[in-house]
Amino acid sequence: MDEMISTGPAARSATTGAGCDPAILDEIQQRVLWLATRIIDAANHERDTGDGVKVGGHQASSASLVTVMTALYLAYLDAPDRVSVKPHASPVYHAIQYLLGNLDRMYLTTLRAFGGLQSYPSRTKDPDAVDFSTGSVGLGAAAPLFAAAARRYVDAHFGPRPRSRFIALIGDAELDEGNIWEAVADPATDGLGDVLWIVDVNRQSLDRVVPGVRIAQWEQQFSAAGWHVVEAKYGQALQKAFLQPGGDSLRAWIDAMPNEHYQSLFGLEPAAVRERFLDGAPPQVHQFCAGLPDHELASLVTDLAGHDLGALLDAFAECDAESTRPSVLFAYTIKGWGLPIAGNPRNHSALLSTAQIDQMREHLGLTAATEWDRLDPMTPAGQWAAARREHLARTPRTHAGNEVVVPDATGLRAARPISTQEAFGRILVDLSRVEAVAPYLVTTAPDVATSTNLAGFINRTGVFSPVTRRAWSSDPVLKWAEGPDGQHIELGISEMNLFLLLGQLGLTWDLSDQPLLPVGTVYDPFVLRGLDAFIYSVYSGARFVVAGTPSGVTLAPEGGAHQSTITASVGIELPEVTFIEPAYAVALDWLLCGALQSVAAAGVDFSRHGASGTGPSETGSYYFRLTTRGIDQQPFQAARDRLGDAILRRQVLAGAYRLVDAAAEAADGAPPVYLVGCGAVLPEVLQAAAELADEGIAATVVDVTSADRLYRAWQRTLRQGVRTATAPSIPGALRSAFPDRAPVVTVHDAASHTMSWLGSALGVPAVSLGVDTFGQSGAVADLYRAHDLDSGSIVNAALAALSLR
Ligand SMILES: Cc1ncc(C[n+]2csc(CCOP(=O)(O)OP(=O)(O)O)c2C)c(N)n1
Ligand SMILES: [Mg+2]
Repeated sequence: MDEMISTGPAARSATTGAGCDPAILDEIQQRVLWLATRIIDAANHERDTGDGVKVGGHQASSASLVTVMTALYLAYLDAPDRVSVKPHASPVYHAIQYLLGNLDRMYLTTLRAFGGLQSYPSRTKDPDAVDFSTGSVGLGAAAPLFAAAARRYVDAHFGPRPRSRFIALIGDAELDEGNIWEAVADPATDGLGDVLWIVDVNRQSLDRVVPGVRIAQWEQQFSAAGWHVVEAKYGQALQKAFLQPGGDSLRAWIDAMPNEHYQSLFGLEPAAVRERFLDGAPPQVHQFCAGLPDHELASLVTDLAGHDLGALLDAFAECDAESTRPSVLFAYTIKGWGLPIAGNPRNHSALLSTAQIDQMREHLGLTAATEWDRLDPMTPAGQWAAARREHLARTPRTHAGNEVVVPDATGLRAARPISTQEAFGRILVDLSRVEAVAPYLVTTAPDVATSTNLAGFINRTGVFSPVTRRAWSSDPVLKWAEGPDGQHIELGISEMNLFLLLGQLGLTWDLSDQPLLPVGTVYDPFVLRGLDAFIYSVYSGARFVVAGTPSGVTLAPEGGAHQSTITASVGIELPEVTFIEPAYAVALDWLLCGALQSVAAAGVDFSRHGASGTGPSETGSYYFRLTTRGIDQQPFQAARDRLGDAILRRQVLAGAYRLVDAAAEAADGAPPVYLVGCGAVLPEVLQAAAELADEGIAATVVDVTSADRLYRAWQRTLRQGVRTATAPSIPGALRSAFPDRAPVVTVHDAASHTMSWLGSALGVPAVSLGVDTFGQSGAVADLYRAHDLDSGSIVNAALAALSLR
């Protein structure tokens, strides 16, 4: 009782572990365990959802982290620290926030209810402040590593922020996910001393006890990647036992024991534990254990440091003292610790019965009337929690993003044929000359910076490295100068890492009090390789621009493995992502500047509308799909001359405009057909319109710059109609591009269904041309012919559409 918990060399203020009575922390962790368990119990046993679908929740996975999280939140963390909580421990997180006074009592019975506590920690949906969303295992684990990389960048460019430690609480089976090792291996994450990963080593995954002993291999993998590896393995009782005569052999026996054997000790009666534990043991171990009564032996051999507050705080301090590389702490725990389901191999989704809950409540001295209470503020535990609440209170952000002012356009001129990828590179270079924009731009790419036209930007701004690095070769075309001023972050070939880094660069306005304008590039087909991380990042509320380039079968010579087809559909369908695919350079200029304006407003939007981005304008990220096909810019110039910049820009931003207006050109009124193109195929669409004109058929050519914005506008009016039971109207964006009723042909170097909804939206027959089979190598004309994207096919499609009238 009198013994104070030491926090090792980094003992800090009176509200850290150094000043806390271990009995108080233990009392608090018992309450955390109770609340976390009961939150799940109430969701499953007290709420009638009326649908018969199991509610679920993870009492065993939660219990596993109770001691670690109590040690963190009640004794170790400081206000600027940021923590990613493994998905299945969300009830522990909310229980702690409740005990700290940061969560209203009414939420405790809302786990997994609509509008209540989310099943897994969510930055955008939970009622209490969550630092990192988690759920898709592996991603939330790696996120703090990239957040620390983003902080290192922010500190280097804008001056140091108050130090944050970036901590991830990770399930042991989560280490099976490949993205973990991609993150650990990337040089962009080297040397991040403020990172601490705590692995919850309960030796169980969802289905089973993880076979063998994997930890030695994992530790070597971390060490090889330059990490500082620490273990919190044995509790104090075992540590003492090891020091006794024969203790060495006891230790060796436990260390060598496969997970399945060790795990089978749980749930047995003490006498049976002895028998099972000694099964196959050498004589020295039998001898050592002979003197111990059954119950003592049983509790000794399951005494793990992951449930020893003092041992954990010492281990945290050991990691804290290491400032030049990330630390990983393997904390040995018990899945279901303190619960009747402890260590049971099938406990992942197990729920305590009502009788077991009643017993637990009684054991803690709680009643039905007091079971949800906070710690009594008159007791030392209640006072400690109040002090910790104050200690962890965060100062409000100072930057709202108001200082980042992105112009409407860079004024890019494009006289000769140019591709959208080349124009993209030039626009970024131009923006890097704009004083109110340049400091905030940061680009990143997974080893495709030069082949996606970032070279011009890199030449101007340099490559980011925490220390200046000597350049061993000089290239007159590409200056690869690395140092702390650089504004391009180069990644190894990992699209997962690209989207995780973009996600964290896109959250620095929140996590590092500094808005940035992050821009990433990736070969378009490989957007899909990083898709789960892409989704993770936008679900987390991140704001960034990504360019998928080159794309489609327009990347003709590269063949089927490099030609993207379904990415446009993905872009349209992803929530919180605006998908944009312009054909012309000036349109791209307007659209990219508009996207960056929206990204710059992240902090402002957040203060106004909250993290879920319910504001009136777009609040997410931007996905540009670009190509390397140079196309003649004259048709766009003609539309500009016809409409004027103000009207054209508005329409381009809204998603579509008439590139060729047959009604304006033909004397006899309404055009009989609309040819709707998106991206690189516009020259073929224009050619088809000319061929149709030769046959006396007037075709209006509509250039769709964002099928996503058009689709959303249509869906908005439909939903409005559905919700109010009124006839939906045609949205403005569609009306201005399609003023008349006429059949449509859609043409897209992407899956044909991306624009096939236009027929329904306009109430006219539609024929959709697109790429619905894998491509192969060839010239652009070969591929367009093979996929019916050539002008002859478009003409035939127009005739087919007309015949469907
Ligand atoms: C990407 C992904 N795949 C599968 C799952 C389903 N799943 C949830 S938890 C889990 C096992 C996790 O085991 P571990 O990380 O050891 O966590 P524990 O519950 O033991 O703490 C699995 C397979 C998931 N959430 N995410
Ligand atoms: Mg596990």
